[in-house]
Amino acid sequence: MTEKYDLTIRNGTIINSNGSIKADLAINNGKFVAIAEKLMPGNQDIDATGLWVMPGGIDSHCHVEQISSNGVMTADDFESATISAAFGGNTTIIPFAAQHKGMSLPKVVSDYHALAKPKAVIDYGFHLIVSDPTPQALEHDLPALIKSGYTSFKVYTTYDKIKLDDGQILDVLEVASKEGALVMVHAENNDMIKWIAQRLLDKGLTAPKYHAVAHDPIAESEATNRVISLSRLLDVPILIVHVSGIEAVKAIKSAQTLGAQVYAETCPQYLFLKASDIDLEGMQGAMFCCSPPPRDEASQEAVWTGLVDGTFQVFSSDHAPYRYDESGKLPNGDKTTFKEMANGVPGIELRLPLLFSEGVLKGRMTIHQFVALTSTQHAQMYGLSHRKGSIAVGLDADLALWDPDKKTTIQSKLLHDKVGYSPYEGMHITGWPVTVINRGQIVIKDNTLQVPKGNGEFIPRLRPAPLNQTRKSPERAGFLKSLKHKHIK
Ligand code: DUC
Ligand code: ZN
Ligand code: ZN
Repeated sequence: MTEKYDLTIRNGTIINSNGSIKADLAINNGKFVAIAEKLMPGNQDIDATGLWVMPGGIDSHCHVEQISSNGVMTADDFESATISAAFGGNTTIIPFAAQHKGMSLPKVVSDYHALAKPKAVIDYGFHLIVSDPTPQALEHDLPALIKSGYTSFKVYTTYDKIKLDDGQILDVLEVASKEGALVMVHAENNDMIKWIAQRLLDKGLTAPKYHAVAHDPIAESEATNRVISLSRLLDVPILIVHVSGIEAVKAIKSAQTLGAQVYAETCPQYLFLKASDIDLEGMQGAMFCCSPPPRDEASQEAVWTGLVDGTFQVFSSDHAPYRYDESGKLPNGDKTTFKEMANGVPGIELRLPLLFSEGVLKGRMTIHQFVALTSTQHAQMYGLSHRKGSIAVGLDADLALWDPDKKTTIQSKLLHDKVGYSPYEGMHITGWPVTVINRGQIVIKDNTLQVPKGNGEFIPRLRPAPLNQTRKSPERAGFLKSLKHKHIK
C-alpha cells in the first residue's frame, strides 16, 4: 500500500492564470505533488465540491508595522496584518522595510525581520524603501541586500523627508540594473502638491477633501512621464505603483506601446472610491484620503480598462492603515488639516473579494485575469515564481478555496485589521475565500484562524522576471556604452 498524501483537495475546479480543470490536488511536505482527475483521500482531505481552487493571493504592496514619513505608526503589526490578509485569501505579502534618512539599510532590514518573524501567520518577503541613497547604500548595502533576496525597492518623488531627486533616482536605477532588482516608483510632483496645498491652507481650506485638490492628477501624470523618461534614459525597467488618474494610465500605456520597460500597479481605492467620497461632514473624509487620491469616474473607467488590457500587471491593496483618531489620521483632532493627516486606506482583506465580485462576477474580466492580477504576475514581477503564484507540481501549496456564491455586506467590525473602519462599509459583494492554505497548512477554515502566530516564513526573492526579459534597444545600448567610457569607472 502506497503512503498517503498529507493533504488532498478533491472535487473542486482548479483555476490558474492560464486555464482551469476539474481535478484533485495532492500536497506533501508543503508542496503540490499531484494534480489528477481522481486521487485517493490524503491524511487530511478537503471536499471542494462547488469551490473554485485558486493560487493564494500575493499582496505585493502593503504597509505593515511601518512608520510613515511624518512619523506615524500603522495600526496593523505583522500579526493583525497577516491575519487580515489570510482571511481575505492571501498567502504571501510583501511589505516595505523602510529606510528614513540617516538609517543604515542592513539595520532597517534586520529590525524589520525581528518584527515579522514572531508574528506573521502567512509568508512574506520585504521590499526596501530607499530614501537615503548614500555611496555606502548604493555601492555596498543595496548590492548585498539584492543578493540576499530583497530584489525590489520603492523610491518616492514626493514627501519632503523621503523623496529622491531625478539624479538620485538615476543612481538607484543604475544599481538596480547592475545587480538585478526592480525599482518601484511613487510618482507625484512634490512641488506642485506643496504649491497648491499652501494656497489652500492660506485660504483656510483645511478639510480632508482638499487633499484630493492638492494631489492634482497633473502632479501624478507629470511625475509619471518624468520617471518613465528616467527609466528610458538608462533602459532600466520600472514599476509605477498605485496609479490612479486617467492621464497617468495613458502615459504608461503609450510608453509600453513604444516598447519602454514600464510596468504598473493599481489598487481597489482607484476602482471603488472617488474624490467626491472625501467630501463628508467634519473630518470623516480622512478615512478616504490616500496618495494619490481617488479620482473621478473617467479615471475609474481608465483603471478598469488598464487592468483588462494588460497596462497593469499587478493589483495590490496598498493597505496603509491609520486609525481615525489622534494616533493616526487626526494628530490634532478635528483641527487636523489635510496636510497633517497620515495618507493611506486599509484594504488588505478586501482586495481580492472586491475584484472577484465587481471584476469577475460582473463580467469585466475573466477569472484567469483575476488570478494573474492578484497572484501569478506578482510572483513574476517580484521574483517569487519559483515558489508561488500558480498551482503546479513542485510549487508551494498556497491556495484559496473560493465560494463563488457567498454574499457579504462589508462591515469593518467583521474584518481582522486594527484600523477600525472600512472605506467600503456597506458594499454588497459576492464570493469569498472560505479556506486558505499556505505551504500545505490550513490557515483559515470555518471563518477561524488555524495556525499560531510566527507560522509565516520569510521568502527570499530571485531576480524579477521583467529584468530577464530586458532587451536593450540598440540605440540605448550605444548610449550607455559611450557613457561608460566617458563617465563611469
Ligand atoms: N504611498 C503609498 O504607497 N501608500 C500610502 C501612502 C503613500 O503615499
Ligand atoms: Zn506611495
Ligand atoms: Zn503604499
